[in-house]
Amino acid sequence: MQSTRPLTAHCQLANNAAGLPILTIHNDQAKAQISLFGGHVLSYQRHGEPDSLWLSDKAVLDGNKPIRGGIPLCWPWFGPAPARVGDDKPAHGFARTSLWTLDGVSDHQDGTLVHLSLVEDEATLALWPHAFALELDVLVGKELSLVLTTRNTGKTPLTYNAALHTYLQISAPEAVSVTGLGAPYLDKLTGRNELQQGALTVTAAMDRIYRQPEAIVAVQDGERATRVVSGNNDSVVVWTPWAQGAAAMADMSDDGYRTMLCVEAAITTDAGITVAPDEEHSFSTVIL
Ligand code: TA6
Repeated sequence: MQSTRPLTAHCQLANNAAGLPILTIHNDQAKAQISLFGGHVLSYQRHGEPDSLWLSDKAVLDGNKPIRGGIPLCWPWFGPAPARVGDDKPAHGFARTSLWTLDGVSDHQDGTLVHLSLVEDEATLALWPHAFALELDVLVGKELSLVLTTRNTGKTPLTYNAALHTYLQISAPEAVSVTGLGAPYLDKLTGRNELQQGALTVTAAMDRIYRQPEAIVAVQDGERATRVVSGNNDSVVVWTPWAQGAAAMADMSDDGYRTMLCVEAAITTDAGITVAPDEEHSFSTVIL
């Protein structure tokens, strides 16, 4: 880290070796790091516990590609660009590869609150012809809370999809079972709609969109339980690349899949969410 700038009693800003601005928060409840590149929560660790989030030991942290791990922000689309957006656009949109603005940091009794924002510029307009104000509010406390708000500052309606693409750290796939996902899901690996029978266990590559999740998805990992609480989302995405997928990613070690599982609050319906001019829409995830 280069020159460090204290912002509050519990938050400082410094550039990493590649010159990317990184917020470091260390308060009574937890510590966390947030990259302004991507508006990207990189880590969140309650004192005395392991980090709740997984970050690849091969993550690229120089701004040249999305960061592998933490909580990437997939916006204004999820996965390949939908037909309404057009072809030849980056997967998961452009929020995770844009430099966000730090609007404010404040310490409170229940944690440190960070406000980040992103607005349209030439680069985003070339990909998506809409004026917008995208805001991310992150509370780092005994829970990690993210609220992503899409405000339409343009003159025509905009439609978006998104995901708070949380990479949870796990001890080992065989130690994990997941409940609260609901039954119906789309298996993106087969294209088939399926029904979840009982708790989900992690034994192979998975890329699933659960259409009727409960508000609380519980990830039991041996003795440790993590809960992912989602708000105003329409689905929860569960992904693991497994061995073959990990081996194919330059920014994931071949065994990296054994210590991560993505559980993502998402908006994945084909229709997306349409926001009228001067209106806004928010959805959230809380890791506890
Ligand atoms: O959330 C699951 C997913 O959509 C998978 O299909 C896989 O592509 C994953 O996201 C990671 O995408 P990325 O572009 O970050 O490699």
